[in-house]
Amino acid sequence: MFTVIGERINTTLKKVQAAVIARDADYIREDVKKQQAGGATYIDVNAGARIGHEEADMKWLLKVVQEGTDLPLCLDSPDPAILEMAYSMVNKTPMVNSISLEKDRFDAMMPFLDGKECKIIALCMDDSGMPKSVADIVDRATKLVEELEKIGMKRDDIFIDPLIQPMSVDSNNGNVAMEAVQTIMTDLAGVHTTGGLSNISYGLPQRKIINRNFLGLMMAHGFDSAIMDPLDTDIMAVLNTCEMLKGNDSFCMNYLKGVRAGNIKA
Ligand code: THG
Repeated sequence: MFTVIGERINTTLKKVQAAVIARDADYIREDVKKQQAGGATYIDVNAGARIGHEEADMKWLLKVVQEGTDLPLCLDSPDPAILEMAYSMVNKTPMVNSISLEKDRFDAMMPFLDGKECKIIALCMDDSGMPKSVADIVDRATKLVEELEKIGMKRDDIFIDPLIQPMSVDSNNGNVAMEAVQTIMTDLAGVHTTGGLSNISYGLPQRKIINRNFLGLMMAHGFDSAIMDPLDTDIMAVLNTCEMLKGNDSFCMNYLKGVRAGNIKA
């Protein structure tokens, strides 16, 4: 099954940041209810935008988000100390977002993950920066899986993020992401792939059109999770239709359900 990580609880979003500053719990609870109804399987929680407030904002958000939904959370921070605090507050087995091969982050995250029950997003990032080729991405993914398996993590709990980069920066970035996903899903069979889908359209107009079409292409290459907006019914229609076309929807039941609900229509 495709894993939809709902991206909307993120303090880089103006309305969310205003709600966090005002400690408007109703706004946050309503938003996560809508994400769940839209088809989210995890709710991403990112409180990183207000410098100096991440710990307090994250604590408040985790409490309020879990009042609005029984979905598991995707704990989104580059700071291992924040992730440890967040892990201690969740009611359900979470996804931890993220570990990478950057030395400081890797060295702090490995002992934290050792023996913990969780899903993990592993970024194909190291101290030399963003990956520059498909081989770069696949090498980093392979190292991350090797290391995570050494501490007993199962491939089914590992979500590799190839780091999707904008088309506006390099017109090969879409091909790089697609090829990397295909290679990872083949050579590291059993892991999942995920990533911030909307990174692809950064700097271009009509971003939703780009994101939607890119999701279909990525799914054709084995992409089986995305950090995305489950309130965008058009992108969710692409997702459910592609799942059906890939044979992941027996008797097209879920597709037909989407049509009957009015969420899939021409
Ligand atoms: N990989 C991993 N985690 C991630 C990302 C990733 N977490 C953060 C981010 N990238 C994914 N989350 C979001 C959340 C919201 C939006 C995009 C990505 C979003 N952006 C709109 C935009 O960019 O135009 C609106 C911005 C606004 O309203 O200000 O909605 O890649 N592992």
